[in-house]
Amino acid sequence: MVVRKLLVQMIVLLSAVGIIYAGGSITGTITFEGKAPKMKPLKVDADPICVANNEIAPKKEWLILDENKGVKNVLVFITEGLNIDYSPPEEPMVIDQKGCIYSPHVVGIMAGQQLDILNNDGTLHNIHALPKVNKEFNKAQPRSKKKLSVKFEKPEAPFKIKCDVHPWMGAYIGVFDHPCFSVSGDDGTYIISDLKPGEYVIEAWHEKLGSQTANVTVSDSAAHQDFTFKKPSKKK
Ligand SMILES: [Cu+2]
Repeated sequence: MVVRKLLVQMIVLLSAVGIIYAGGSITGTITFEGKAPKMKPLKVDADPICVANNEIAPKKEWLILDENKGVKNVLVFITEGLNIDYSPPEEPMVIDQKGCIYSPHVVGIMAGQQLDILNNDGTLHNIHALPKVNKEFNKAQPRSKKKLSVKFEKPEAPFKIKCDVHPWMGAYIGVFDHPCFSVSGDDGTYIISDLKPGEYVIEAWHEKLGSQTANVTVSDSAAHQDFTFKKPSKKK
């Protein structure tokens, strides 16, 4: 009888673990409030290859909204509540340079994870990363070098990378010691999955509209947390 009781307890425990790892999630939409500023064209004509590699004339990228004012490229991540040690994934994160634009424009990556920066432009790029905690680097990527691989070893709040050849090029990278982050898509939605039930603090970061935090309780179903951003009062 004791053995049977133990078995039942084990099954209960295992199913509890199953629920835990089936994973709760946090989803939501980032919305812009107010009159959206118009994005001016990017002046890419300093390099004719950059012009030729863009089918549509590119615009400034700091605010990309869909028809419902969903904000693209907001990095949403957990800042408190995770009590698990994560290892970086084997799979590299990839940033492409196409038409002398970084794609994606905002990236989350784990500390120690490989970042592959691709050059499909057939022109010289120069990747200049401006972290404060990690090591700054400045690497030329001639057109013959299709892939340049780097790693950031320490977690760090989003910082800029730029190109010293094409001054309009810019992207942002946030480095985390966990994989619980998400960048909002074209419609402004994000999802952070595989979360244990618990209390979390999450942050939504936008390159010009600032940061917001929220307390979110995750159970075994999807928790919901939206964010609304307004235009900054002073020009940046
Ligand atoms: Cu460049």
